[in-house]
Amino acid sequence: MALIIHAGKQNKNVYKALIAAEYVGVEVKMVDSFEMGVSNKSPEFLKMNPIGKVPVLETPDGPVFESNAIARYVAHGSFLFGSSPIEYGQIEQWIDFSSFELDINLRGWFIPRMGYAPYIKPAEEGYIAGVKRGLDALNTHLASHTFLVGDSVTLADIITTCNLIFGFRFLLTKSFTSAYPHVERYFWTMINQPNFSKITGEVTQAEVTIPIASAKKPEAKKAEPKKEVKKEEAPKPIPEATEEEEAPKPKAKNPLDLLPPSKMVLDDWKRLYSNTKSNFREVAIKGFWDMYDPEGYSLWFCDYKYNDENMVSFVTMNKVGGFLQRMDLCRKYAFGKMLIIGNEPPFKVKGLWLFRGTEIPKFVLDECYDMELYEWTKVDLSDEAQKERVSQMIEDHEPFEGEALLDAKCFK
Ligand SMILES: N[C@@H](CCC(=O)N[C@@H](CS)C(=O)NCC(=O)O)C(=O)O
Repeated sequence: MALIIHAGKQNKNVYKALIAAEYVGVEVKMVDSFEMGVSNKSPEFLKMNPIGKVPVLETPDGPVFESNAIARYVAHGSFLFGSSPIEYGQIEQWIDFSSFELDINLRGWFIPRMGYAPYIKPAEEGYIAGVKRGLDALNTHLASHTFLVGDSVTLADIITTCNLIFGFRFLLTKSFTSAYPHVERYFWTMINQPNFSKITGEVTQAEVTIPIASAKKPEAKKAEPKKEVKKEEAPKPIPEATEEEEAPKPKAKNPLDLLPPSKMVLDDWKRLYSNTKSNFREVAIKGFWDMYDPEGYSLWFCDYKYNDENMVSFVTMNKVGGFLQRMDLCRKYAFGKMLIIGNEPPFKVKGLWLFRGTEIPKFVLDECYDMELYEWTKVDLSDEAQKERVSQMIEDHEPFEGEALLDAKCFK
């Protein structure tokens, strides 16, 4: 019997186990039909979880409820628990941290706004302060760590990211999260890992904090006690739908597809770049300038704005790697080179990008948050020095501007 999750699929608590399953190669299925408020109140369900909440995992040996416990069961005995007792301890530490410092405060902020609990402003302020305190601590840790524990994804990253997904989707706007740049970098890097994005689909950050839709003020005590005494109402269950995310919408045609045709075919250039193994300057660079079409494309230099933060080589490389992953959305329309420069920290990050169209595409600026971490300058083609700089960036010329290259990454 396969492992079966009882819940709707679009719920960050379900993502935890499904993402862990992708990493460890365990098969986990969703129950065929699940109706929130009905299925989870049935006698069979209550036998599996007496509190009637989702998710529940059905296993050949019995049920497991509580989403963290389900994810732990799926990941049992795997590398997702680290490779030493201290790593194991720290993984559990961050799982608890993300549950008790982040998730509790995020839910406390969210639930009254949805009208599932009375809205009390000072209480909300307390939850927001709790979220800020948690994010601040996380940000400090992530300033010098790519992952929460060790050098690869663990269950701590999976559970923390799922809790953050909920926050980013509904509460944490860009102006809120920009105070925590390392958390932002970490979050977007994680959700762009194929094992995450396969489960979560596209994640977009809230443009506004979810409004107080049907907030109820706490009822003032009534002076006249004459009313019929009503049976105390059971607390309203919080439907799973509150955390349910919208199904991916069909995409509109990209405006770049509507531009007049160009003599430069991006795939031809990418092929030439990849296939040129020798005489790079004479073959690939010359070929590039021969085919370059300034009416259909534009070239841009980018300079990382916070180079003094780049103190750890692998963190810097991972940061740039994450940027390139997030640029996946414009693979059809762009080519890029990113250089990590210097022998010693702080490392400089500089790049060159070729975009379809004469401006940086708007959807890239809107959707890839890394764009604002760089200073962008359009290449002036009438300046031979700038053209030479373009050529050197494409060919990973070393030394580059007098310095050694730590790494050079290509987006193609
Ligand atoms: N701590 C639990 C929380 C589960 C939970 O709150 N589930 C909600 C949906 S997101 C639910 O089942 N609500 C229905 C109810 O309260 O009756 C976990 O992580 O699994």
